[in-house]
Amino acid sequence: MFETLKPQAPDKILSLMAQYKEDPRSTKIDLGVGVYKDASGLTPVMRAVKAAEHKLWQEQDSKSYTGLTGDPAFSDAMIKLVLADAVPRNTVAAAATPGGTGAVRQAFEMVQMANPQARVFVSDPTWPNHISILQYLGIEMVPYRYFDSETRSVAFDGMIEDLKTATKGDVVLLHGCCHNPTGANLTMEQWAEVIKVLQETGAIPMIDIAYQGFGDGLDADAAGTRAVAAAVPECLIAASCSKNFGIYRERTGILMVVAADAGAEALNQGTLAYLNRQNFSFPPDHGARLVTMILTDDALRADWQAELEDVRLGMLGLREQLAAELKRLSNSDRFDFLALHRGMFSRLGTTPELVEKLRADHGIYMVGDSRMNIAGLNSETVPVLARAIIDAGI
Ligand code: PLP
Ligand code: TYF
Repeated sequence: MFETLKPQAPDKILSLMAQYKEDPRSTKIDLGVGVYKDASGLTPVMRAVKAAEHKLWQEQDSKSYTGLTGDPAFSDAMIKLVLADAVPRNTVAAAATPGGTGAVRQAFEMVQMANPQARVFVSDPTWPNHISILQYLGIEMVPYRYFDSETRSVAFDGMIEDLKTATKGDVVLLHGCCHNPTGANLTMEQWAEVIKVLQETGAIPMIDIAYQGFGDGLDADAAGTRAVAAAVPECLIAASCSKNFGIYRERTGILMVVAADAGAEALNQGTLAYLNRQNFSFPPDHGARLVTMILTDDALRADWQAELEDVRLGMLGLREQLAAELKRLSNSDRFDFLALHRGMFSRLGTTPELVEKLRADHGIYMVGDSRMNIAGLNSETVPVLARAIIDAGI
């Protein structure tokens, strides 16, 4: 039977990871997959995570099942982290999911259950998994303009024009912060404009927030999400703990559904439990428990926030160093956008041919659309990358 299957195209980002591993050059630089790396190239276990794991090992006396939507304490802690007091707690349904990807998948399935005709508006470009999951589920996708390849900032007029074509029953997928793959983000004034369009069209926002704390800080990075949730009757939020807690492989994420009132919340909560049960029954608990312990313990939380802030400032410093080095070498300000982007990624805005040239000539690995993971750099490799970019004629 399985001979009827067609080979599936591999994930380009994950294939690049494998290609990098096989490259024998000692000078190679990995700017591919979106994983945080410190100056020595390691993806560390965060101090607070280690401490929570130690405590959990000492204190946990059962690994029996939790609930279909996970431990309610995890939902409480994450709703507070992402939404603060933007909406009343009793209007928010939530379910733990395997990573942010699991939350995205469940959100799309919930949309499809509620309205099989729903279209999902996605930024052009967006994280390739958004597109791949939508295609798999057979959900119609409508790209909206997002990135201006000249200025490397948000093509805001085009974005608004395109979002105005959404109608009631459609969903608008937005990145909460640190846009993947471009690094270009909305200002708060622009979020307010987007909210107006959502209110006018009646389309439902879905916010994917996978990098809270990597851009301008924990609260600043959630400000757009909070403003949207407070301003519309219904909203979906898929949050990932992979990056900001550094627990990628533990598969820790959450889907939140904000309803107009507490009555509607119960139906949403039941639907989330149903969807989890159909797909995997109970969600993974280990990472979610660590996150809950950290967020609800003053000392662990303070240490986590301090380390996260160091990570954030480290990436900002690399951005500034790279922009300054390129300014010097190019004698122009055309690379200033690198210091204005936020999060792990920046889209350099060059051709696949030149991306390939950087890989072949210099062992510099970035995704084919010229997305660079800034965390793959350190103060010694920044000048190497800058020189290679100029030599390639970018
Ligand atoms: N959404 C975006 C935009 C991402 O970049 C990622 C990647 O890490 C995720 C969601 C989900 O990641 P994970 O499933 O590892 O939590
Ligand atoms: O965009 C990235 O690099 C991260 C990690 O199928 C990732 O979000 C990449 C591909 C994938 C899942 C996660």
